[in-house]
Amino acid sequence: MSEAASKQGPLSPEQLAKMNAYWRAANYLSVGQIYLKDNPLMERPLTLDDVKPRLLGHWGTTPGLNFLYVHWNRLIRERDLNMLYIIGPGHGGPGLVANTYLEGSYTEVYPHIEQNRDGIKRLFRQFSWPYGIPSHVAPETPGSIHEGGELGYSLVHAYGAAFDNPNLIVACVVGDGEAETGPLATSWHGNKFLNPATDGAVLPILHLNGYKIANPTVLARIPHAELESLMRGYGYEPFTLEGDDPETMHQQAAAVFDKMLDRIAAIQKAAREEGSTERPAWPMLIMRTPKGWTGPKFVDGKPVEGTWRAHQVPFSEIREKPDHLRLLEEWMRSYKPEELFDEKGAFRAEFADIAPKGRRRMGMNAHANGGLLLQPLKVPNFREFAVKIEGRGQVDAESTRYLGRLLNAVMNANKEQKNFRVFGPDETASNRLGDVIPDAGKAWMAETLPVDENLSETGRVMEILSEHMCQGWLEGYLLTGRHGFFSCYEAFIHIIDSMVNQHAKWLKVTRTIPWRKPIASLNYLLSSLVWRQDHNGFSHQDPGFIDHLLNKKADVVRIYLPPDANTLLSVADHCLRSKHYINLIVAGKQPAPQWLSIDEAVAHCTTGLGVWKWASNDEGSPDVVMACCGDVPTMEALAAVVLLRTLAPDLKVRVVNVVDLMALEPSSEHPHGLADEEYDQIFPAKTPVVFAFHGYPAVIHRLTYRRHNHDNLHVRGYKEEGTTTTPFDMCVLNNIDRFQLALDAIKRVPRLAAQADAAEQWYSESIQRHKLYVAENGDDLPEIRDWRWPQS
Ligand SMILES: Cc1ncc(C[n+]2csc(CCOP(=O)(O)OP(=O)(O)O)c2C)c(N)n1
Ligand SMILES: [Mg+2]
Repeated sequence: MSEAASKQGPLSPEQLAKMNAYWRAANYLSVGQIYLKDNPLMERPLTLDDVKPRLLGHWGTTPGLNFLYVHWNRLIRERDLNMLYIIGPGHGGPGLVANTYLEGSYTEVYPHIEQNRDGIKRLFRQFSWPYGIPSHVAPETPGSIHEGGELGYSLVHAYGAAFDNPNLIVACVVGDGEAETGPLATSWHGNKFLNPATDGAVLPILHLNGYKIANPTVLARIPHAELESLMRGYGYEPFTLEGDDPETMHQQAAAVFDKMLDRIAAIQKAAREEGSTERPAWPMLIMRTPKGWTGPKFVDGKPVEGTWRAHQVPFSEIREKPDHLRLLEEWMRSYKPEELFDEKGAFRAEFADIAPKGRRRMGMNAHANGGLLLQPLKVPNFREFAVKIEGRGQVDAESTRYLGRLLNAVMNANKEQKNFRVFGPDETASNRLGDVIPDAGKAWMAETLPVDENLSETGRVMEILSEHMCQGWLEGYLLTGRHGFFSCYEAFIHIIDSMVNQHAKWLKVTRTIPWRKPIASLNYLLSSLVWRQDHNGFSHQDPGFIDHLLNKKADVVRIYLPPDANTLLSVADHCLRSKHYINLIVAGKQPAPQWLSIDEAVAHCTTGLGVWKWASNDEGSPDVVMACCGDVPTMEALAAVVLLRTLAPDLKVRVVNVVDLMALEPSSEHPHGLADEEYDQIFPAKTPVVFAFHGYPAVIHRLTYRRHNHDNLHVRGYKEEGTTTTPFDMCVLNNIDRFQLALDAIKRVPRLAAQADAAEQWYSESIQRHKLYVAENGDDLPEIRDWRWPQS
């Protein structure tokens, strides 16, 4: 192609010139943020005093991101698009800051970053400056919906944002390094769950700049045909854009984007107006541009543009090497700032005008500030789903099944709003939440067979065997102003430990940003718990997600362990209505005794922990407190209390159940923490506490470390002993069984010292009997298996 012909395309010469100027301005502001603290418009020669002392940030990805931004701007204007821009390589933060500044969004939310020389100086200075702004896209960046530091989640967030947003187009840049991560590799499958009639569109751009930090990327070093086949195999229609001559690239990009958006419009029309129910091959772009495009080609004799050396700061020995300062000056002047900014330092109107206006600007799109769009979830009266209690512990119920009914009611109540989805890695039914499925259906755009049940193109239950996808879709859904619920096997939720870290960071920081409005909480139900892995065994036993969440800020995290169905309903109601938290609910799915009426459950959950008087005989001054948290530990603690009535009839026992784990922490540490006076009344000084806990025992010590009486607190919990065995044997293996708890109580009460040897003997015999029976019969002793709380 001749040069003249290659520069032909859909853009008029004037449009091309303006778009290129806009891109130059974004690149200029990006480099300026990384390098400069003064002389923002280069109105005088650069000196060392203008350069920041610490050069931090990432250049390599940024020009590509900026290039796309200006093209989105054109498309938004021409087609009146409602567009979100999600970038995988979040380290391209300077680019997004630059663009939101150029379009005016940045100044609108941060008025001190004015549209003039001083504003640009502040914009530069604040970047990667102590207590300034982060170097990555972050909550502080208008238009961003995630912490961009941890790679892998752009595409899954994009799909989450697009669900139930039929008018939204989510343009999503996937870094070619990012594309190597597990979550991203799976994210492409989002297209099997996206309905072109009722959901928005996701437009993935694989940014093939060839390199990561210090290595080439896998996808850049396979034949192009193989890469295209990979994308076809994922169900996309791949388009390609390749080159480095800016003007040619602008024309080619405009042409290819016009084609891709026409494809999207045709897909949506077919689904929305012509009733097509086919899974479409959505367009995606492979964009091959040099890493560090338009930056220095060589530094110290080594190639930089188009190599991994462009990843961060292309050269940084400014103070040591005079030619580096010159290089920086040349580089920045190559963007011709004097043409871009007027004498006051404002971006020239002729260029600024090509940006979209108002909420159409990507930095101002309300979907990127989901709280603005959040409608309260309609939660029907959960009391209607309560278990009827006839005598303590006499009815067995699968607690999560009751929650499933509530979730179904929530789903139906919000059918019109279309703002609630339930997510699970193929475990919704297994976790006994299956009642939410038949009405709502399970989202599915792939093929179906007669054997399938409840798969639906408009399904609202999202099931894919990837905890990363469930978490990421839900995050994307929440961040754009909707509600959701994620149920998962307890052991495998750890797969998303790192993702929840990032979400917790987002929640922490957005609390302090006035223009960011609160979003709905991220609600987890962990079921299929450590104590009841009858089908599975050791691989499925790990209650450590609690420990993980405890590391997060107190104003972000809530952890609940309801001991029965009614407490679970009360807790779930609370969580579904809450905002801006991560709520963890840990509750079993196996048939288990039910303890509290719905009114008692509400009262108990309101205080978070409390004395169960009906199970206690302490009359105000206990010899020992039997505390419990979690459904199985609660049953074992209560069974131990019954044993103690025979073993030590005059022992005064108080039973305390903890449903809100954070109530144990001092109120100075967590807003749910009980005041010390209240805590001391429940756990009186000098009184031994035998605590049966669902998870790792250290959790309880950690929470109560500063409490009075901590020396008298003795915790039993999971200690990493497990196998495929009976439910009760799991307790025995971990010394949380009723015999052990009863023995603990006797041994901890000084006045029962004389009985300790006999109690040890009784314990050994009991355990021996249990072990023999289990080995011989493959089941628990009938008196254990069929145990009931005695009716008085
Ligand atoms: C999960 C994760 N692992 C590692 C890193 C460290 N890291 C930051 S940038 C980067 C390279 C990214 O390459 P790519 O996705 O191709 O982005 P780009 O080339 O556009 O900078 C790496 C490995 C990270 N941020 N997140
Ligand atoms: Mg790359």
